[in-house]
Amino acid sequence: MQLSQIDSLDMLALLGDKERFAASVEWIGKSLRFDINKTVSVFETTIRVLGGLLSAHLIASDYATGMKIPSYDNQLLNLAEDLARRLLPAFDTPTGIPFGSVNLLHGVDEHESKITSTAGGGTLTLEFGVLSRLTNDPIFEQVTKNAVHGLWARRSKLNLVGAHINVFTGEWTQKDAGIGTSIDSFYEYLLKAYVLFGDEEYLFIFQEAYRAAMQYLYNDPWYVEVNMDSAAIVWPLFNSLQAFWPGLQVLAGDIDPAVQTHTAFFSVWKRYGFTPEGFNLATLSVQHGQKSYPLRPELIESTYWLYKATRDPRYLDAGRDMVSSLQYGARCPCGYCHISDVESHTQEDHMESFFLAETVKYLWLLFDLAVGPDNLVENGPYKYVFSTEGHLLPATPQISLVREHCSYVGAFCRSVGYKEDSHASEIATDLLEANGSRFHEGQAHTGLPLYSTFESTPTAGLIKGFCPGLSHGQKFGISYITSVDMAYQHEHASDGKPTTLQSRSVAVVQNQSSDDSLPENDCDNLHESSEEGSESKVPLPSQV
Ligand code: DMJ
Repeated sequence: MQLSQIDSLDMLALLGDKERFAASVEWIGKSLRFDINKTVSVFETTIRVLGGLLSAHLIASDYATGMKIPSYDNQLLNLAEDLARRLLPAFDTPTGIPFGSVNLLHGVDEHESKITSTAGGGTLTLEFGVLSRLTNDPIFEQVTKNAVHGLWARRSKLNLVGAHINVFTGEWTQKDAGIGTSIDSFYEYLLKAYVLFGDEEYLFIFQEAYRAAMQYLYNDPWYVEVNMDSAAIVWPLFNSLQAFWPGLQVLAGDIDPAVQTHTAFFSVWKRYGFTPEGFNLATLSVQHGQKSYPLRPELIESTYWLYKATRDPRYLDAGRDMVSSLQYGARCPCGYCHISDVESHTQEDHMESFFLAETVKYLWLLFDLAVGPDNLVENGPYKYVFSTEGHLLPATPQISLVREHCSYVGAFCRSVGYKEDSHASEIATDLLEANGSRFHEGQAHTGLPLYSTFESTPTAGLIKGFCPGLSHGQKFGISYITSVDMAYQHEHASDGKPTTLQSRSVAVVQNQSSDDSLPENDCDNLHESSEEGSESKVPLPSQV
């Protein structure tokens, strides 16, 4: 139960439920301990527990959120730091890519598997980066960025990554490239790490990775899995984790394919009332052995993003259909149940913590947006980036100031006078060259955004909607216009000269606006993933 509570703290805050938010934060601060002899998934523990603690800390400690807890004294931040230090031994590998699991008390188990997934190794940068910036200890940011380097350095000639890799030898043990299972959030965190931290190296990697995905994996409107070296199709399957992709495309400003793909994915939902884990695109039927719907958020997440981008009421209709499915098909006595078979709608007594952290959150945000947004995300004091678990990570000055990046060794920084470590420099240079883009010399003294120094060649500018050199305010001020042919003139802040940032569907505009008792619960026996342990120890997740 404590896992769901941690994972849903920022949802309570988003709802404006001060009382439950404060009671939960206080209870977790008093009772949660990580000195337990338990081996946990580095990825799941990071995105659910670390992310949950950090987002709640950032809300509870800040008057500007309207949810500050007077008695709060950094308890959740201290817990987050303690947890992250217990995860650090996992990163001690020759490739920098972390082991998939680590024991919270003893470090990596002697017989721990050396095989991990790309998503598992490459989806840690946001939470660890935020922690570095809050604690002023760069280690967390360094190890997770190093892990991304470790993965990306082993990409194929086609700029594709496989699904599983040996963290000691760096050999791919599963060479199927795709945007879903085992890889999905690797792509997501490349773009979001750039958006949140302003670190352009992530953007360059994302550009390359995204372009390759659209070239080799996109079979309009579906996505397939291919061999990472030859691009030969291996799995003509829609898998439910792929459904986050249109949402990511909205963030990247690539709306048109997002709309097409969402329509296709939603047609699967409409056919069954839920999306099965796998849907075979050759037979147009549910993939054998992949019949379940474990209350996943991905399609709902994309629906929210597309509504936000287009305000097309069809996305509200889609949201209504999804609510109906959940209410009529998944509602059960103590919450919501997994659907073990989307064809028979059989329920299974299980509710993952991401149901409250993400599924419910994105639905709520969708409808709140429709009635005139008055919530922390749409109308709060900061722009927020959603973690892959739906946690709210604010672009506060402490977290996002580009100037601060330069104090982190290993971060890509073009500031004169700052010596990057040579490895990071080489990679950054490679990426710049590979990207076909270059920076004018002599412009990069401050580490601050460089407004007119980015020169694009035809291969650059992949991400429609924003480009390197824009300030954070501008990035978060991305505005979407529904007319597909509209060009948008943007008056540049620094020199007053008009700059046309043109896209068929997206335009960037500048900064638009800038006690120990648990709450009563009759359902304490609700099944949750990996939930075991004493009441004062957090039940930690294994890989989903
Ligand atoms: C969540 O834990 C996260 O969204 C993760 O990135 C993928 N799996 C689940 C939701 O399906």
